[in-house]
Amino acid sequence: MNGIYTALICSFDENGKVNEKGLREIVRHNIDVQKVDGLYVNGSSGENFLMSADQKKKVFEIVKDEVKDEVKLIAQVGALDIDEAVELAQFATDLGYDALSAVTPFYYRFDFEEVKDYYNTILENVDNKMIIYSIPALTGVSMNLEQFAELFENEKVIGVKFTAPDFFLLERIRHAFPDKLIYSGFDEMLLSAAVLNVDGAIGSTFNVNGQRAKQIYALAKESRIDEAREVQKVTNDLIAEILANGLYQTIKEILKAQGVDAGYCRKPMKRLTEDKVENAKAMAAKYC
Ligand code: NGF
Repeated sequence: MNGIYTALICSFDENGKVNEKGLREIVRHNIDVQKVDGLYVNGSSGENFLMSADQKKKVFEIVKDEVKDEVKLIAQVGALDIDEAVELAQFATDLGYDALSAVTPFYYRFDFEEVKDYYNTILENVDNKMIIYSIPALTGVSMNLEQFAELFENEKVIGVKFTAPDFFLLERIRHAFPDKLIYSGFDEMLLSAAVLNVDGAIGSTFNVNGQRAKQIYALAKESRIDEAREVQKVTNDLIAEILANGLYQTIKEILKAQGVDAGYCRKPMKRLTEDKVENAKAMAAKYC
Protein backbone atom coordinates (compact mmCIF):
# COMPACT_ATOMS: atom_id res chain seq x y z
CA MET A 1 0.00 0.00 0.00
CA ASN A 2 3.05 2.36 -0.14
CA GLY A 3 3.41 5.17 -2.64
CA ILE A 4 1.73 8.13 -4.22
CA TYR A 5 -2.07 8.12 -4.20
CA THR A 6 -4.18 10.69 -6.01
CA ALA A 7 -7.06 12.12 -3.98
CA LEU A 8 -9.34 11.67 -6.94
CA ILE A 9 -11.44 14.59 -8.10
CA CYS A 10 -14.84 13.75 -9.58
CA SER A 11 -16.44 15.04 -12.75
CA PHE A 12 -19.95 16.48 -12.29
CA ASP A 13 -22.19 17.81 -15.04
CA GLU A 14 -23.75 21.29 -15.01
CA ASN A 15 -26.55 19.99 -12.76
CA GLY A 16 -24.24 18.36 -10.23
CA LYS A 17 -24.81 14.78 -11.42
CA VAL A 18 -21.86 12.39 -11.59
CA ASN A 19 -20.47 12.42 -15.15
CA GLU A 20 -19.46 8.78 -15.63
CA LYS A 21 -17.53 9.32 -18.86
CA GLY A 22 -15.59 12.20 -17.32
CA LEU A 23 -14.86 10.28 -14.12
CA ARG A 24 -13.49 7.37 -16.13
CA GLU A 25 -11.25 9.79 -18.07
CA ILE A 26 -9.91 11.28 -14.81
CA VAL A 27 -9.12 7.77 -13.57
CA ARG A 28 -7.34 6.87 -16.82
CA HIS A 29 -5.35 10.13 -16.76
CA ASN A 30 -4.15 9.34 -13.25
CA ILE A 31 -3.12 5.80 -14.15
CA ASP A 32 -1.81 6.30 -17.69
CA VAL A 33 -0.31 9.82 -17.54
CA GLN A 34 0.41 10.62 -13.90
CA LYS A 35 1.26 6.97 -13.22
CA VAL A 36 0.31 7.12 -9.56
CA ASP A 37 0.36 4.05 -7.33
CA GLY A 38 -3.23 4.32 -6.17
CA LEU A 39 -6.40 6.35 -5.87
CA TYR A 40 -8.09 7.76 -2.76
CA VAL A 41 -11.76 7.86 -3.67
CA ASN A 42 -14.45 10.17 -2.25
CA GLY A 43 -12.17 12.30 -0.12
CA SER A 44 -12.34 16.05 0.23
CA SER A 45 -11.13 16.42 -3.36
CA GLY A 46 -13.89 14.12 -4.56
CA GLU A 47 -16.41 16.54 -2.98
CA ASN A 48 -17.55 13.70 -0.73
CA PHE A 49 -19.28 15.95 1.79
CA LEU A 50 -21.39 17.53 -0.96
CA MET A 51 -22.77 14.22 -2.24
CA SER A 52 -25.65 11.90 -1.37
CA ALA A 53 -24.91 8.33 -0.28
CA ASP A 54 -26.19 7.06 -3.64
CA GLN A 55 -23.80 9.33 -5.53
CA LYS A 56 -20.89 8.14 -3.38
CA LYS A 57 -21.78 4.53 -4.17
CA LYS A 58 -21.97 5.32 -7.87
CA VAL A 59 -18.48 6.85 -7.75
CA PHE A 60 -17.08 3.81 -5.88
CA GLU A 61 -18.60 1.51 -8.52
CA ILE A 62 -17.41 3.46 -11.57
CA VAL A 63 -13.86 3.87 -10.26
CA LYS A 64 -13.50 0.20 -9.34
CA ASP A 65 -14.93 -0.85 -12.69
CA GLU A 66 -12.43 1.36 -14.55
CA VAL A 67 -9.42 0.46 -12.39
CA LYS A 68 -10.05 -3.26 -11.92
CA ASP A 69 -6.74 -4.22 -10.26
CA GLU A 70 -4.39 -1.81 -12.07
CA VAL A 71 -3.65 0.31 -8.97
CA LYS A 72 -4.55 0.22 -5.28
CA LEU A 73 -7.84 1.77 -4.18
CA ILE A 74 -8.71 3.38 -0.86
CA ALA A 75 -12.37 4.23 -0.18
CA GLN A 76 -13.06 7.23 2.05
CA VAL A 77 -16.34 6.32 3.78
CA GLY A 78 -16.44 8.78 6.68
CA ALA A 79 -19.81 10.41 7.28
CA LEU A 80 -21.56 12.05 10.21
CA ASP A 81 -24.36 9.49 9.86
CA ILE A 82 -22.58 6.45 11.29
CA ASP A 83 -25.05 4.08 9.62
CA GLU A 84 -24.11 5.60 6.28
CA ALA A 85 -20.40 5.23 7.08
CA VAL A 86 -20.92 1.53 7.88
CA GLU A 87 -23.04 1.00 4.77
CA LEU A 88 -20.43 2.66 2.53
CA ALA A 89 -17.66 0.68 4.22
CA GLN A 90 -19.48 -2.58 3.46
CA PHE A 91 -20.29 -1.44 -0.07
CA ALA A 92 -16.69 -0.53 -0.92
CA THR A 93 -15.38 -3.70 0.71
CA ASP A 94 -17.76 -5.85 -1.34
CA LEU A 95 -16.53 -4.06 -4.48
CA GLY A 96 -12.97 -5.08 -3.60
CA TYR A 97 -11.43 -1.83 -2.37
CA ASP A 98 -8.01 -2.52 -0.84
CA ALA A 99 -8.58 -0.39 2.25
CA LEU A 100 -11.00 2.04 3.84
CA SER A 101 -10.41 5.48 5.23
CA ALA A 102 -12.72 7.66 7.31
CA VAL A 103 -12.43 11.29 8.24
CA THR A 104 -12.63 11.99 11.97
CA PRO A 105 -16.24 12.86 12.85
CA PHE A 106 -16.63 16.63 12.93
CA TYR A 107 -19.01 19.55 13.62
CA TYR A 108 -20.36 18.42 17.04
CA ARG A 109 -16.99 18.65 18.80
CA PHE A 110 -17.00 14.95 19.70
CA ASP A 111 -14.66 13.93 22.51
CA PHE A 112 -11.97 11.34 21.89
CA GLU A 113 -14.03 8.42 23.28
CA GLU A 114 -16.67 9.23 20.68
CA VAL A 115 -14.08 9.45 17.89
CA LYS A 116 -12.67 6.08 18.93
CA ASP A 117 -16.12 4.52 19.09
CA TYR A 118 -16.85 5.78 15.57
CA TYR A 119 -13.84 3.95 14.11
CA ASN A 120 -14.41 0.79 16.13
CA THR A 121 -18.09 0.73 15.13
CA ILE A 122 -17.24 0.93 11.44
CA LEU A 123 -14.61 -1.78 11.80
CA GLU A 124 -16.80 -4.14 13.83
CA ASN A 125 -19.14 -4.23 10.86
CA VAL A 126 -16.73 -4.77 8.00
CA ASP A 127 -13.89 -7.10 7.06
CA ASN A 128 -11.41 -4.51 5.83
CA LYS A 129 -8.54 -2.29 6.99
CA MET A 130 -8.85 1.36 8.05
CA ILE A 131 -6.68 4.43 7.46
CA ILE A 132 -7.59 7.27 9.83
CA TYR A 133 -8.16 10.53 7.93
CA SER A 134 -6.86 13.33 10.15
CA ILE A 135 -7.32 16.84 8.77
CA PRO A 136 -7.62 19.20 11.77
CA ALA A 137 -7.79 22.42 9.73
CA LEU A 138 -11.09 21.35 8.18
CA THR A 139 -12.58 19.19 10.97
CA GLY A 140 -11.34 21.00 14.07
CA VAL A 141 -10.35 17.56 15.42
CA SER A 142 -6.72 17.36 16.57
CA MET A 143 -5.35 14.19 18.14
CA ASN A 144 -2.15 13.74 20.13
CA LEU A 145 0.32 10.86 20.06
CA GLU A 146 -1.44 8.97 22.87
CA GLN A 147 -4.76 9.21 21.09
CA PHE A 148 -3.32 7.94 17.81
CA ALA A 149 -1.81 5.10 19.85
CA GLU A 150 -5.26 4.22 21.21
CA LEU A 151 -6.77 4.16 17.73
CA PHE A 152 -3.87 2.02 16.48
CA GLU A 153 -4.62 -0.56 19.19
CA ASN A 154 -7.34 -1.85 16.86
CA GLU A 155 -5.32 -4.09 14.53
CA LYS A 156 -7.60 -3.23 11.63
CA VAL A 157 -6.42 0.39 11.86
CA ILE A 158 -3.37 0.16 9.62
CA GLY A 159 -2.41 3.80 9.32
CA VAL A 160 -3.21 7.47 9.02
CA LYS A 161 -3.58 10.06 6.31
CA PHE A 162 -1.83 12.89 8.12
CA THR A 163 -2.95 16.24 6.72
CA ALA A 164 -1.40 18.71 9.13
CA PRO A 165 1.72 20.90 9.16
CA ASP A 166 2.82 19.43 12.52
CA PHE A 167 6.15 17.78 11.79
CA PHE A 168 6.92 17.25 15.46
CA LEU A 169 3.83 15.06 15.85
CA LEU A 170 4.49 13.38 12.50
CA GLU A 171 7.99 12.40 13.60
CA ARG A 172 6.70 11.15 16.96
CA ILE A 173 4.07 8.95 15.27
CA ARG A 174 6.66 7.63 12.78
CA HIS A 175 9.07 6.77 15.55
CA ALA A 176 6.47 5.16 17.79
CA PHE A 177 4.70 3.18 15.05
CA PRO A 178 7.19 1.96 12.44
CA ASP A 179 4.71 -0.67 11.24
CA LYS A 180 1.73 1.62 10.65
CA LEU A 181 1.28 3.34 7.29
CA ILE A 182 1.62 7.12 7.32
CA TYR A 183 0.50 9.06 4.27
CA SER A 184 1.41 12.73 3.99
CA GLY A 185 -1.65 14.86 3.16
CA PHE A 186 -0.28 18.26 2.18
CA ASP A 187 1.26 18.08 -1.31
CA GLU A 188 3.26 21.28 -0.76
CA MET A 189 4.99 19.58 2.21
CA LEU A 190 5.65 16.22 0.55
CA LEU A 191 9.45 16.46 0.66
CA SER A 192 9.50 17.43 4.35
CA ALA A 193 7.24 14.47 5.16
CA ALA A 194 9.20 12.08 2.94
CA VAL A 195 12.40 12.99 4.80
CA LEU A 196 10.62 11.84 7.96
CA ASN A 197 10.11 8.49 6.25
CA VAL A 198 6.38 8.45 5.59
CA ASP A 199 5.09 5.51 3.55
CA GLY A 200 3.48 7.63 0.88
CA ALA A 201 1.24 10.57 0.19
CA ILE A 202 -2.38 11.25 -0.75
CA GLY A 203 -3.12 14.52 -2.51
CA SER A 204 -5.45 16.48 -4.74
CA THR A 205 -2.80 18.11 -6.92
CA PHE A 206 -1.49 14.68 -7.96
CA ASN A 207 -4.42 14.66 -10.43
CA VAL A 208 -2.30 17.09 -12.48
CA ASN A 209 1.16 16.84 -10.87
CA GLY A 210 1.45 13.17 -9.93
CA GLN A 211 4.62 12.59 -11.91
CA ARG A 212 6.48 15.27 -9.96
CA ALA A 213 5.11 13.94 -6.66
CA LYS A 214 6.46 10.51 -7.56
CA GLN A 215 9.86 12.05 -8.35
CA ILE A 216 10.00 13.95 -5.05
CA TYR A 217 9.12 10.83 -3.09
CA ALA A 218 11.58 8.61 -4.95
CA LEU A 219 14.43 11.15 -4.73
CA ALA A 220 13.86 11.60 -1.00
CA LYS A 221 13.93 7.84 -0.48
CA GLU A 222 17.32 7.81 -2.24
CA SER A 223 18.50 10.73 -0.05
CA ARG A 224 18.94 12.92 -3.16
CA ILE A 225 17.58 15.90 -1.28
CA ASP A 226 18.93 18.74 -3.45
CA GLU A 227 17.26 17.26 -6.53
CA ALA A 228 14.04 16.59 -4.61
CA ARG A 229 14.00 20.20 -3.40
CA GLU A 230 14.15 21.44 -7.01
CA VAL A 231 11.12 19.35 -7.96
CA GLN A 232 9.27 20.42 -4.82
CA LYS A 233 10.01 24.05 -5.75
CA VAL A 234 8.37 23.72 -9.17
CA THR A 235 5.52 21.77 -7.55
CA ASN A 236 4.97 24.54 -5.03
CA ASP A 237 5.01 27.21 -7.75
CA LEU A 238 2.14 25.32 -9.34
CA ILE A 239 0.32 24.68 -6.04
CA ALA A 240 0.56 28.37 -5.09
CA GLU A 241 -1.05 29.31 -8.40
CA ILE A 242 -3.75 26.66 -8.02
CA LEU A 243 -4.61 27.74 -4.46
CA ALA A 244 -4.79 31.41 -5.47
CA ASN A 245 -7.12 30.55 -8.37
CA GLY A 246 -9.52 28.13 -6.57
CA LEU A 247 -8.32 24.62 -5.63
CA TYR A 248 -10.65 21.99 -7.07
CA GLN A 249 -12.10 24.14 -9.86
CA THR A 250 -8.60 24.92 -11.12
CA ILE A 251 -7.50 21.28 -11.04
CA LYS A 252 -10.57 20.49 -13.17
CA GLU A 253 -9.78 23.26 -15.66
CA ILE A 254 -6.14 22.13 -15.94
CA LEU A 255 -7.40 18.63 -16.74
CA LYS A 256 -9.88 19.98 -19.29
CA ALA A 257 -7.05 21.86 -20.99
CA GLN A 258 -5.41 18.45 -21.41
CA GLY A 259 -8.52 16.92 -22.96
CA VAL A 260 -9.92 15.26 -19.83
CA ASP A 261 -13.65 15.82 -19.30
CA ALA A 262 -13.31 16.90 -15.65
CA GLY A 263 -16.63 18.77 -15.54
CA TYR A 264 -17.68 21.12 -12.77
CA CYS A 265 -17.80 21.23 -8.97
CA ARG A 266 -21.01 20.70 -7.02
CA LYS A 267 -22.77 23.64 -5.45
CA PRO A 268 -22.21 25.58 -3.28
CA MET A 269 -18.74 25.55 -4.84
CA LYS A 270 -18.78 28.30 -7.40
CA ARG A 271 -17.75 28.36 -11.04
CA LEU A 272 -14.49 29.97 -12.07
CA THR A 273 -14.73 33.30 -13.84
CA GLU A 274 -13.48 33.41 -17.44
CA ASP A 275 -10.19 35.02 -16.45
CA LYS A 276 -9.58 32.28 -13.88
CA VAL A 277 -10.31 29.64 -16.50
CA GLU A 278 -7.66 31.32 -18.65
CA ASN A 279 -5.24 31.25 -15.69
CA ALA A 280 -5.81 27.50 -15.37
CA LYS A 281 -5.15 26.99 -19.09
CA ALA A 282 -1.88 28.91 -18.69
CA MET A 283 -0.94 26.62 -15.76
CA ALA A 284 -1.62 23.57 -17.91
CA ALA A 285 0.64 24.95 -20.65
CA LYS A 286 3.40 25.89 -18.22
CA TYR A 287 3.48 22.91 -15.86
CA CYS A 288 1.74 19.90 -17.42
O1 NGF B 1 -7.86 19.40 -0.29
C1 NGF B 1 -7.38 19.36 0.82
C2 NGF B 1 -7.97 20.18 1.91
N1 NGF B 1 -6.31 18.63 1.13
C3 NGF B 1 -5.68 17.77 0.17
C4 NGF B 1 -5.57 16.37 0.74
O2 NGF B 1 -4.87 16.39 1.95
C5 NGF B 1 -6.92 15.77 1.04
C6 NGF B 1 -4.33 18.28 -0.26
O3 NGF B 1 -3.91 17.50 -1.34
C7 NGF B 1 -7.64 15.34 -0.14
O4 NGF B 1 -7.31 15.73 -1.22
C8 NGF B 1 -8.80 14.45 -0.04
O5 NGF B 1 -9.18 14.01 1.05
O6 NGF B 1 -9.40 14.15 -1.07
C9 NGF B 1 -4.39 19.75 -0.69
O7 NGF B 1 -5.42 19.97 -1.62
C10 NGF B 1 -3.07 20.23 -1.29
O8 NGF B 1 -2.03 19.91 -0.43
C11 NGF B 1 -3.12 21.74 -1.55
O9 NGF B 1 -3.13 22.46 -0.34
O10 NGF B 1 -7.00 20.62 2.78
